[in-house]
Amino acid sequence: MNNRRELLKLMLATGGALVVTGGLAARTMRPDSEPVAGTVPALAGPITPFQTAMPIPEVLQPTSRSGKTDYYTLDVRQAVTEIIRGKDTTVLTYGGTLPGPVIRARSGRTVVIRQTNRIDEGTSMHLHGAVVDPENDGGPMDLVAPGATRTYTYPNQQVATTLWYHDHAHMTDAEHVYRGMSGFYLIGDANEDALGLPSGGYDVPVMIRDVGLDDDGSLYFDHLFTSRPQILVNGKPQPYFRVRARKYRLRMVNGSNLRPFEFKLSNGDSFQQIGTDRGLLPAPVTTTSLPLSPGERADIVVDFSRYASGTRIVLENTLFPTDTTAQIMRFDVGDTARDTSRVPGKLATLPALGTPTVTRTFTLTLDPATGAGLINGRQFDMDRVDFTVRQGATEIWEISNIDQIPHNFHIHLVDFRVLDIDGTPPAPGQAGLKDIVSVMPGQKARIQVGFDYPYLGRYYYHCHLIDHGAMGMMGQFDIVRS
Ligand SMILES: [Cu+2]
Repeated sequence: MNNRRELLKLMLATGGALVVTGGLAARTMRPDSEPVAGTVPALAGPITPFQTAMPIPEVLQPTSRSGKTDYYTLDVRQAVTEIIRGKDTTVLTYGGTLPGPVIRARSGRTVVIRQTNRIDEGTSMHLHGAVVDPENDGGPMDLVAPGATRTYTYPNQQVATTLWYHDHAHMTDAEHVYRGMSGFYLIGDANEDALGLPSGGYDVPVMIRDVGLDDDGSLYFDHLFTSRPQILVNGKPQPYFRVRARKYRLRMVNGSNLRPFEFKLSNGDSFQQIGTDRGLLPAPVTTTSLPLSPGERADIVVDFSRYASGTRIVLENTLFPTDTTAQIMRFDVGDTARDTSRVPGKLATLPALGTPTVTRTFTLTLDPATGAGLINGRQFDMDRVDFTVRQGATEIWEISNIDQIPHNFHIHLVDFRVLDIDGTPPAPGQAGLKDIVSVMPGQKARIQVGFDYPYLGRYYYHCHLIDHGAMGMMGQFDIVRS
């Protein structure tokens, strides 16, 4: 996006057109706040930033382990948390916390999660970025009924990476994720261990998302981008994070349904990006700016040893420099700490690109009149398989956003490489293994996708602005034996 102010204007201008009428939105709306195009509901006043410490999500402990497998229990349930001080906020969670607990997996060790759905709607947990068979992928039609229990099995046959799990129940995932159903899933491996990156308490998951809170502390939900003016980091509003004067690895996910970010440090200093959606970059990228669209992950290292004790640095969002989402969180630098970590000049070797034999095109648009999300003019239909892909094939997918609002594009199972955006090669931080590509208004992204996986069957692709997926901006394909 060349002109950020234009983007903001367009998003605000079209926000009112994105209302979905019917059961999903109306059911959760207070009777006095029916959405009217262009209006913002009565939300809580601005929250004073930097009043609350940033929590670090707990690591979930296995209930048992065997030779090659770790077993966990992680139920879906309603919980009460405190976002605005002194007020209760009811949320939907995995395991009772906002966000859910962190699962730390190892490449090559299987994780089995036993899950009971303790809310009164069907759910489907998708492990975003997992190389997994369709039965365990948590697709939109694969619902766990209220009260039912199932297991998800993840073989973790993939390199070290930052994944996240979230609900994917068709039509209701937008609301479920908005109300809290997501968490981190980190895969480690021997290559990563050998690099000596910041680890332990200095390897910190950071989930950043927007939210709309009513003045009584309850979550306000509709499909309007403009109804989510507050920022939560690991479940707390614009927190501070007390850091030692040393290096930290921050695993960032944009957990918002609709809001893209572009982060910078308030002092303008650089940091290093070491990873993207599906693993480490070939080499660290020194940068002062980090774009992150919904669902994307970025692994960064910030060296706070450059700063004197008492220094305060705000993580800012330059896409919306004048509103309540301009300040994300604050790093409060304390005393130095012993730091033997390092960021080597070589991090990982990316697999070679295959030779593409098929090109497909995808045009993303949201019908402002009906609220229907369309890919190539069609809304998601569970009874229609959009195309088949040969196992082992390499394909080029061209994705065009013909709207005046942002979209992005996620494919289940696979990682891919961004070839270019409007003919321009991706920035170095976007040139690694990806599973989401951001496609800003009017842009066309070209990606190269290899389908060299051991699994056959049905997978999904969709806009990861989750409300758009819920409105139908999604499709399905079958991987078939070649
Ligand atoms: Cu979209």
